[in-house]
Amino acid sequence: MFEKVLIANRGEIALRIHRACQEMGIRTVAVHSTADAQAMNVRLADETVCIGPPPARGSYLNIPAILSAATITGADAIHPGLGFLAENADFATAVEEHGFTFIGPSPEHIRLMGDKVRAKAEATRLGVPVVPGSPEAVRDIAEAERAARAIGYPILLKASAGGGGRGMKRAGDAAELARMLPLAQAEARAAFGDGSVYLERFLDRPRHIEVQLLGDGKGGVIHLGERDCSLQRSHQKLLEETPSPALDPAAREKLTGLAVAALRALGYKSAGTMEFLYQDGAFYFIEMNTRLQVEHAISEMVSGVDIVREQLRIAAGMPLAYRQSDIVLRGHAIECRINAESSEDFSPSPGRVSEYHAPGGFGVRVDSALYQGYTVPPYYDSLVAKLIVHGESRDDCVTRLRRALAEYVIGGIDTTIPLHQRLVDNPEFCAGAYDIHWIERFLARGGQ
Ligand code: MV4
Repeated sequence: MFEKVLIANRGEIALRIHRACQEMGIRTVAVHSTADAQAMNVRLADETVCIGPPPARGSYLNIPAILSAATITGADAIHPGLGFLAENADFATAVEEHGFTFIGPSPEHIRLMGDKVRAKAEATRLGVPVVPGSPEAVRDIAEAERAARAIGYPILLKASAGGGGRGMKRAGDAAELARMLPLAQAEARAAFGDGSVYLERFLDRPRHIEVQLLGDGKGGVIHLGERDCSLQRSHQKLLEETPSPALDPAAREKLTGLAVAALRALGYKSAGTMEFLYQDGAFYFIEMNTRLQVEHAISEMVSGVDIVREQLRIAAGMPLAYRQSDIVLRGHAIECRINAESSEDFSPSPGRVSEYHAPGGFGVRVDSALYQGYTVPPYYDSLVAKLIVHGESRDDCVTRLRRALAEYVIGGIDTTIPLHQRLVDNPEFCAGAYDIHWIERFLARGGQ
């Protein structure tokens, strides 16, 4: 096992990784920007290196600074966390070329899944159903119209280098397609430096369901069930749950079976998530994330598997600690993402945390780097805490969540806690009856 791991991230996820390392007897190196010198993950790390100024480009995205920090401290391995460099294949390659272990998938798998057109083609080859669409990026209007006619309107334009919903455009007919194609291409070029765009059949009311997977790189692959991530605003997830209220055991078995078989055929290594849209009883693969995800903790709560610990073991060349038959998915778990934002208009709310009291008790987990007196800097993602609750049934879980939200005190900044309190009191949410559009309507009527 590694003796020293450098954690190339910040905030709650850096702390989450630090905790797994500590429990495994691994020393940690925290790298941080000048804005994060007082952060809890920095305070708890065994060693710290300041790698640059507040803007991420100079610090958390600064590859030479991170590699220098690893060299100076004598780290064996680098965990990229999530966001920042986690899905940068060039970073993974550079880490290995400098003699460190990258705690994540192979650069080839990161690169493959980063190209959404190639990822879909690979999924199809591996027997995973995908949304009907153009098999390749379209070059011009004529090609786009030909593809759209074959797929059927309405269609959705997506960036090949994209993901996460940026630059998507819907077109209901050929005239709209002709207007939208150049817009989509320009947006894709601006956002990703690559203007390639492909087409998909537009699904009008899907749920977003993803499968948590772990591979050992030698064909050993297990799943930890699915997560329903349909509650998102502007492609930012608000609340996730497992299992999905929409799946019965047969559908779950089919979905997880397809995902495991695909990653086994790829020889996938480390944690990964296959994302699907689910509508009218059918699954369609859309993307794969080759990283640890924010919402990994709900899968940990129902499975009892420490996903970060498994990532560390796998990266060190050890076999998976579990066979699929060892995994029992028990009860229900929900995560509320608590952001330093107004729960009314979602405007950022950085600043000093004047009061802090986290909830606790049976079945409650809080992953957060907050503490009383800490100042949330304005430069980064607004996620400041994850409240994760486990219960025997979905109803028990929601009841416990209501109780935990009521206990949570975060003073001095605005947070999304009041929004979650309104959400868990909503009868449709309580019935699990939502798709990806439901939250927009909930927010439009003032969160009632
Ligand atoms: C779609 C779709 C409808 N039809 N693809 C948005 C994020 C990206 N990962 C995929 N996304 C979508 N792809 C087809 N063919 C609708 C969405 C979508 C969405 C998906 C998941 C969760 C929330 C969403 C909100 C709006 C649109």
